[in-house]
Amino acid sequence: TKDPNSAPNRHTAVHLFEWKWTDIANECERFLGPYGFSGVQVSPPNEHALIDGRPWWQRYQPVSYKLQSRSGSEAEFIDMVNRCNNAGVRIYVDAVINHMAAGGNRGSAGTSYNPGAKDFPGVPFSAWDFGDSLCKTGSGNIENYNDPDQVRNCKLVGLPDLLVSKDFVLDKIVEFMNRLINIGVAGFRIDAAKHMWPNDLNKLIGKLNNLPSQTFGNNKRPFIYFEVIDLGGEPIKNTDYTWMGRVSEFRYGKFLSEVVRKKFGQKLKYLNNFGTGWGMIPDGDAQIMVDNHDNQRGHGAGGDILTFFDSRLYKIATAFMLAWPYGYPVIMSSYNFNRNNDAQGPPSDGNGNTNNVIINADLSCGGGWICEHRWRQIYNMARFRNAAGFQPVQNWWDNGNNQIAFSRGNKAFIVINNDDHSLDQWLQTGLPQGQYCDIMSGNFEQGRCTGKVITVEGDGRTKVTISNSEEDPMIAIHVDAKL
Ligand code: AAO
Repeated sequence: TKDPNSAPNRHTAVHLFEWKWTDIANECERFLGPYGFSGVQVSPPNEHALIDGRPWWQRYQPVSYKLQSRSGSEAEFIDMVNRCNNAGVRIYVDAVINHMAAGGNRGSAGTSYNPGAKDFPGVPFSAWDFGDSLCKTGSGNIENYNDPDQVRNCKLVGLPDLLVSKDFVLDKIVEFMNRLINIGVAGFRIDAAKHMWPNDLNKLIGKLNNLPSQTFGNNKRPFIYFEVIDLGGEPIKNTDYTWMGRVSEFRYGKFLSEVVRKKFGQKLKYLNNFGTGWGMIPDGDAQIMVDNHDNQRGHGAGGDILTFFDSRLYKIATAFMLAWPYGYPVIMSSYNFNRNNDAQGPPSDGNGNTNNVIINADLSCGGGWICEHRWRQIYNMARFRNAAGFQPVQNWWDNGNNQIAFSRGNKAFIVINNDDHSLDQWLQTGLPQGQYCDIMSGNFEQGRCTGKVITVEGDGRTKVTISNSEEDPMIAIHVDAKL
């Protein structure tokens, strides 16, 4: 389904990239649940290759479907899913089902395998389960993205390509995914979906179980979002997949980053029809993000993507994303890395054992964990999105350049100043008269505001002043943070 299966009134998920299951379970209870987040995309939970240096991408090289990975054991995974569901937070699994490992010989669950001979006894898959004979390129790899047959039948960067059209292979994948569903997982990111035939995926989805009714209600289907990088210019389109689930709309983060960076003559004022107006897929078909684990380090399709390295602009882009009613947002939650090393794994003890996430008194993270989702300006905007609900955009205002404002019905209102001069303006907020807490500059806690207080007059207007030199050149108010 395209429905994220969220608990009521929750609209923003987080990708806790490379976090351990024990940490995610704690995070659901102590932070994500209370702060209104809807779900967590977790790193691939199944057995993966162990590659020298322990790069993050070893987890995209499956060895078997045993639930023992760098993030933890099967027991820890089950505990996490239960505790997160109890906290009202859904778990979405990154499902790597297009291929098996190309490197290594012993997996994270201790299984021996031989990638050269395509022997993966932990499933078991053997040479017969891979599609080499279907691939017509000299190297056996995808050489040309303009040829859909190659993209589906040849190896992605040398990774042995599973024959998903074969019943035995499909059934093993279905068995794996159904086990996760029975544990209580609410949905899947389908990794490398571009490299699988839509009809095979449709067959696979049709064989998935309903979600457990005691947690989700009757007849609920798993949420599906496909990783299909479509920036235009290739024959394979997002829309080849949107009939079966949502697709990660990669144009969203690319375009939004370009606008906030003011590249190619872009301006914030052009965002007034962001979404289908910009050639993107329909709202309900899109899963969106500013950046993801690939393009924040130059993998996949990148360019001018904003990341935590450009924190001020990143907060502006994320604030717009969460204020604007389009798509299902997943916030990237990163660990710090050396930008000259695109393989660097998560903070660890040097033997490949991932460190615990450190939580500081001010809610931020330490120990190399960035935790964008714990930045005040970001978690408060997740709550803004919940307050805005399904209200439409109203009261759009712009200065013809990079100063914009809009409301979400009569529930929430945001102003962004990305010009290099200050904003000084009476604006219509659409909100009821009263005093509101600006959730960019502070928090609304126990009825009090630690940031700026914004007064909305009886006619719904307010006087807004935002200097271009402020740490966060934005103001955001909503009815759940009214004094
Ligand atoms: C590792 C090593 C490789 C080695 C391999 C096997 O790095 O050197 O050959 O092991 O030993 C991740 C890493 C890989 C890693 C892999 C396995 O990123 O580096 O390989 O784990 O450990 C394509 C796919 C897309 C994929 C993306 C990375 O379509 O599905 O490449 N993303 C997912 C995951 C990712 C993971 C895998 C898949 C594999 O999110 O983390 O890989 O499970 C074009 C195409 C895109 C294509 C890109 C990159 O993009 O359109 O579909 O993505 O090329 O090949 C402009 C264009 C844009 C174009 C882009 C780049 O922006 O507009 O369309 O340029 O050319």
